[in-house]
Amino acid sequence: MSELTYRTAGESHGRALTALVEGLPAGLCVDVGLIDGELRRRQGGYGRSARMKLERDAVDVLSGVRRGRTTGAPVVLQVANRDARIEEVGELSRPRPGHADFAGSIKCLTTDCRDALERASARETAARVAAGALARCLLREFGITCVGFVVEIGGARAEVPETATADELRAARDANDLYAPDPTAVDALTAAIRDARQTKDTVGGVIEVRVFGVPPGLGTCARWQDKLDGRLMQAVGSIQAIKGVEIGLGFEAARRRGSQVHDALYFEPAERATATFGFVRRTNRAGGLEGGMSNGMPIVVRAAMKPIATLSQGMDSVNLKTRRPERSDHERSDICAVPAASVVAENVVAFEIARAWLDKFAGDTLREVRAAYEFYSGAVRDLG
Ligand code: EPS
Repeated sequence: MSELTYRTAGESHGRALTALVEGLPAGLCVDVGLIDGELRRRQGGYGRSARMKLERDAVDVLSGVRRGRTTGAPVVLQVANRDARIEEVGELSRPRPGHADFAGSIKCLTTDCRDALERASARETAARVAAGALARCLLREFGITCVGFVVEIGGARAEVPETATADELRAARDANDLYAPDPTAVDALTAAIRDARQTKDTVGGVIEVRVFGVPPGLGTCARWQDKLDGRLMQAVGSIQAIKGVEIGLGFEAARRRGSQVHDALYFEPAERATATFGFVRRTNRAGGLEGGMSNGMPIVVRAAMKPIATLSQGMDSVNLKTRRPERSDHERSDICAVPAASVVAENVVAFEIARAWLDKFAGDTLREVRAAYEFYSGAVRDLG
């Protein structure tokens, strides 16, 4: 039994993206349909490039699963690339500002940005989504649901009620190709992307993930590396093009007094059977996290995505071979990948919650994990 972790490998135009997931307990039912559904959603959303019409992302489970259940061995997930022409694609020597091209090629002492960009490409997030969706197979055993959605594109905003349930959010989000759970915002969000395309530009935006059903006590205040808020910020902040991550009120908390930031605590006997064990808040400005630990309220993580770095109009750049000024290279690209990023964020957040879950309720088998959770919830209800 080891910590739940994953690594990814693969290039944008290589043969495949893979994720190696270690630390899942044996006996977990693996829902390939759930993983494929998330991979499909990641490919969608208004504003994506022609590449997404070419690819048909679907997971191939290469190891660690037998007769539909985990065996406790490492799980390898593979998503094949259809546009697999890495040996044929040409060199790129005019770095796109904002992409990994410049720093990645200088770092590896080359004037060809191709190696760096192939790995830096957001195509890698297909592997992260596959790993996160696999981890959701564990979370759903315990009634935990994650919902990611779009709240802003190019300055146009969706209004999403704080009190919406997971089902309400999902239904509203899935009703449009912006992945925004606010039908009144769809036209403005779409227009922001359309305008960017017309002006040969790109747009970014803001995404949010809410996690429902997490009991208090996941994460730790004892070891900085395992603080759940820190883990979530690293997981989301490492998604390609993310430039800011906040939890709950986030930066807004810095502008308010304490009484307008913290969430007063109440005990409601009628709520004892829920993930809060009855210890409830009437506000959730902390975004479900205090002291590096979950507090029983929904976890709320928001992230800012910059506009895609590949502009069809190009930008001032330098040819690394000649050192002369030239416009940056242009490759086929997305105008906006904010909806896709909401899917990636949803799944990487799920992975971190699953990791924290297994840190606390460790076991070689799902039965032992379940028993550890049942012991904990009984002990919490008996406190006092
Ligand atoms: C990306 C460039 C584009 C995007 C890609 C990310 O790929 P290509 O150069 O093949 O057109 O489509 O995203 C994906 C392929 C994906 O699956 O998300 C980049 O440079 O980051």
